[in-house]
Amino acid sequence: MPSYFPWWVVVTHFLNLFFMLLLMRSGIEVLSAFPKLYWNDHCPPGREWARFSKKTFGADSRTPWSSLDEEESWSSVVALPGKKNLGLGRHWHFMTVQFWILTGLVYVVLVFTTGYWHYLIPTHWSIVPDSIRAVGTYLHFQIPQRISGEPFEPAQKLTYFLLIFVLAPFQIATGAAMSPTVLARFPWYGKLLGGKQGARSLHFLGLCAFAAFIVLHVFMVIVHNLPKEFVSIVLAGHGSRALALGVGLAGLFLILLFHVVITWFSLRYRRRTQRLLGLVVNPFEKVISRSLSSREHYSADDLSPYHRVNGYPPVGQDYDRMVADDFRNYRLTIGGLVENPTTLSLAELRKLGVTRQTVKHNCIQGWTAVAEWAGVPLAAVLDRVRPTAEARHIVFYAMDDKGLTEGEGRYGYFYGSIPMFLAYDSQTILALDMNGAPLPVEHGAPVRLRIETQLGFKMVKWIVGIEFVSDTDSIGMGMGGWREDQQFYANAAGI
Ligand SMILES: Nc1nc2c(c(=O)[nH]1)N[C@H]1C(S)=C(S)[C@@H](COP(=O)(O)O)O[C@H]1N2
Ligand SMILES: [Mo]
Repeated sequence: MPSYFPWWVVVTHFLNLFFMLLLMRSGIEVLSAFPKLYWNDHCPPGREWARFSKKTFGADSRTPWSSLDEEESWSSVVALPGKKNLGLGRHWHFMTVQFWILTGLVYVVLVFTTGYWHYLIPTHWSIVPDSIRAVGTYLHFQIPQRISGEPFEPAQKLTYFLLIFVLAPFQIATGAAMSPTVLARFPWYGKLLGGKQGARSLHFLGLCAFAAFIVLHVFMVIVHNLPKEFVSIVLAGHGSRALALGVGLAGLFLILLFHVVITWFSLRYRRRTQRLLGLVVNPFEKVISRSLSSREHYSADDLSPYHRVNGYPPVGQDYDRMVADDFRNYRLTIGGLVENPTTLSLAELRKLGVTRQTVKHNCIQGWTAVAEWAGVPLAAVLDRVRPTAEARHIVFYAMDDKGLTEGEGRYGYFYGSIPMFLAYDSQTILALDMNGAPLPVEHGAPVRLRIETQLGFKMVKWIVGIEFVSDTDSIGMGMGGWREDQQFYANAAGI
């Protein structure tokens, strides 16, 4: 027996369990932010195929609502860290996935270099009828025979094969198809998996498949002779049953303890968690964001009948007056580290040249919608104001004071920032029109940002000022944006 479970299998099996549980809990946190599943990227309210929330919202609702109202607060028992912490959940997910994939790669390399693949990869179709027979044997409360000279019976071998070589890559593929950068650069890839919502639904079903496997796997190990299997998978076959049981249970206990500690830490020290995990996640995001630019061109047929809104419009007389006179007295102030600070009316802004794009919006919560936006390329604005060599980020200030518009205990005017390189993407624009008409109030009138490789929260609406800065540490709470400051989202928003 020992030869069937070498030490590298023991170690990668444990690491896989360890990372999978982190991925599952943090994935559930991500789901809680938009607890609905669709097959269609228009995400029509009320038409989801699955909803894990009692709240319902309609496209024709009389009272305005914002997509953040759809978020649910889930228990930390199932979600990491739970309690409406999408930003931190995503951080855990994207930190873990890097190590999970690394473990998988090491495992697969060893599987092939050691010849272990023989035990896992069926080489003949007879595995299918053999597996069916094996299942039949189980249903007669008997254990089927192992394949001669191999560690597993046929159904077991086939299941492990599907898990390792189909389900795991499938989760990676559907996961990648949810990144706004990937979707903006390779729209065909999104389509391949049924769009972002298709990928999201499939990714969820993949989670269910993994969960079902774990339950079945544990049950089967118990049925097959738990103490003996424990010696194999915990001690690579070397040692007594008592020792294996002790070490195995200790390993499981450590995993549980780890989850309790990181959940508590994440909730208690949210800023520190955001920063620490960011050290691992942000460079990974940066590589993707920097190397891929947006190439989205949907057609008029693809426009979404209903485009969700996130964030309630500014309140107060100043904004109301602007709306009342069609923003004739609106001025956009652009300054900071530039050679040529300027103040522009809407007409002057338009004169810098208008482009249009039909693109898909990706909110961090998970919903999507397609619209046509027209506006001035940010690059044209940069040409006009000429940022100095010290300028490294662009900050966009908005007119909505969240303390007044939201009532969730958060406060301050909304703002966001982007690194300079995003400004040069040909689809980064200051949008003035949506679907052929001036921006509606709820979508950011009179000016909002569009950056197609990024998540929605980067696209500041109701912009009143733009500032070029060398760093964002001294703005707001110093995290680079209002949602980063107050909801602990990552500043890097390409994934
Ligand atoms: N000023 C401001 N801009 C904002 C927000 C906001 O609350 N205030 N929400 C952001 C988020 S999270 C998203 S998803 C998009 C939503 O854009 P939409 O309402 O036009 O769909 O706007 C972004 N820009
Ligand atoms: Mo969002």
